[in-house]
Amino acid sequence: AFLENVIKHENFRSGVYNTSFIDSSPELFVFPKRKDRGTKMLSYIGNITVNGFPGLDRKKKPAFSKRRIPHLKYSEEIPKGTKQILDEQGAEGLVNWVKEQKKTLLTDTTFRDGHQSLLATRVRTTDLLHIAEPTSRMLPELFSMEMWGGATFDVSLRYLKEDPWDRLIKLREKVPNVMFQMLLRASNAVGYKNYPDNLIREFVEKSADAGIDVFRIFDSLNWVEGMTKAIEAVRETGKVAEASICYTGDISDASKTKYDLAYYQRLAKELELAGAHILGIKDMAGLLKPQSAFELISTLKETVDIPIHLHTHDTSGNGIYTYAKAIEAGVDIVDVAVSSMAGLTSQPSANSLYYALDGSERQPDINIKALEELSHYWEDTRKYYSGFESGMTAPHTEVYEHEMPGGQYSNLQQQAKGVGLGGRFDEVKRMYRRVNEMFGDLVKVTPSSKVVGDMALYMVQNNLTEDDVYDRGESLDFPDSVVELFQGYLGQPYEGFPKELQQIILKGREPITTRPGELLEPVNFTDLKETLYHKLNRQVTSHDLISYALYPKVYLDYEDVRDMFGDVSVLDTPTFLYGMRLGEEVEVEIEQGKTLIVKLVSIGEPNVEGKRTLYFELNGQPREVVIKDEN
Ligand code: 3PY
Ligand code: ZN
Repeated sequence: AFLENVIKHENFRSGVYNTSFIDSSPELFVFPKRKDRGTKMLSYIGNITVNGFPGLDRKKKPAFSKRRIPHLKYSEEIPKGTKQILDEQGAEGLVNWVKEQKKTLLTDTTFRDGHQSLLATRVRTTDLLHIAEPTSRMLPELFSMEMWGGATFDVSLRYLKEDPWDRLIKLREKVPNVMFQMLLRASNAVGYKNYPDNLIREFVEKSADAGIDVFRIFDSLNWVEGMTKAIEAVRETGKVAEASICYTGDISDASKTKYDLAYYQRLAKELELAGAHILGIKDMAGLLKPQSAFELISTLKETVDIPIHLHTHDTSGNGIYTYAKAIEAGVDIVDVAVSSMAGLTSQPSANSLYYALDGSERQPDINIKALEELSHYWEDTRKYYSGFESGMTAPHTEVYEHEMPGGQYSNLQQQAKGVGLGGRFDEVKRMYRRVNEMFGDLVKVTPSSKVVGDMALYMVQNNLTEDDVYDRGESLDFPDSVVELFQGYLGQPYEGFPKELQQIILKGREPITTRPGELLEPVNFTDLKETLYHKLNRQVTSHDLISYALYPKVYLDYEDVRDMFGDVSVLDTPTFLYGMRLGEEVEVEIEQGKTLIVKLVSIGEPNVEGKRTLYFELNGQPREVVIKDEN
């Protein structure tokens, strides 16, 4: 293969026989891997069939009914939408257009926060792609579709073994008309810690190139200083910077004085001055009660000139009422999900909101029949992922007490199970609230919410009370995330850290008070590319490089799995999660126009090493794979 590479090299072909180019041309050492995609795929299917999917109870593959997909005339032109307004008139033009709208505009979160909050972010690209074009054709009036950011990046690589960039690019091809929106954790990007400024800039730039139009930027402590670099970076791309305030506490509760109306007013003004095109109100836990929503939005409409976009979670069951009051107060845009992916820890239902506003001049301009049809698709698809549901089946008003974000609920539950506290989740929730009080009442949203969750788990697991922490703190080994928070590595909370607790946790370490990004070395992308090139032994794209820079270990593990099993994103979800039943036949389109027909013929008994032979037919030819039975 090396010789073949050399012979093809342009310097060789041009007749320059000086071979020094061999040393300076690392691509010569890249050899095509033996590509037996069929065997790799069978190994994946065999492994899941025998050992189950991580985090799911092992069970026989359920029989799912055929999904309902809307019938459409695909030959017709796709109607124009907000994406064209942005492309033609720029961010300022788009903002002006929003201001002219009488009707409430909608963002559909089904493709991101909806499934992040109900199904632990597990919905795969293939299931999004099947409904992307119908959504684009049927809901062209949407303000935006949120389809990236938050946990999608991490979960795609870590659990779904698929490339988040690939998702973005493929969805963009299917949805040319509606703006794509992402959630950006400011200097934490799509991760859980602060990254160097130049990495944030690179990430924003490449995300914009790949198809993101609206960046909802927030800081997990509402620390504006931590958001300015991200806002600048988005503005430089010409896309829409939606800088957001995270809502916590309760402005209508006079006993809760830390986060009052004046606090939100100040923040809103600061974000407008920092360059926000749109002001986001991110009520990540669903704490904004209807009357408070009316007051907050009325006040902020007078405070800023930019449009206001409200995001809530329906955990308490009050979401629609909250939106109705916010709409009455003049909110411009609200976040909803398609009905069968709405409610509970997800966003309020688009379908319900449409009917709730019957007779109002601000009723959204949206096709309700389309919403119902799309809802059928999601109802069927959601069943694939039932193993990731949190078990919450009814409104949960306790959220006003524990204040846990919608996206965190099912995650913390999984984390609790992971450390053997599955049966003590009620205690964990109560402790979450107490930890929040100990920490001085924080804004809780990724990653600060994760720190509160980590501490709550730690205390329940070790049967610690608050007094124990103060009395025996010296000898306690606090979770790393807690130490980092109190060191200032996630930024500065409003009114600072509680001093006594900070000293106990830091054990003599000095906290920082400047922006963490100022202290971090910029990423040297050239060196990093070289490193990754040698690790992967193949050409590295700018997307690979960013994924690796953000999540080095997760990314390399993902690459290992890809080496072992090939591209598993092409499998249908039931097969991806449950493998195959004996005698079953599935079709796998490994690339456009190339389909493999796979049949599972039999499964052998384990040998002395616990390995089983699985007998398949691949396009009619017998194939065997040997799988270690881990049970
Ligand atoms: C995230 O950052 O993932 C969130 O959804 C925060 O609410
Ligand atoms: Zn949310």
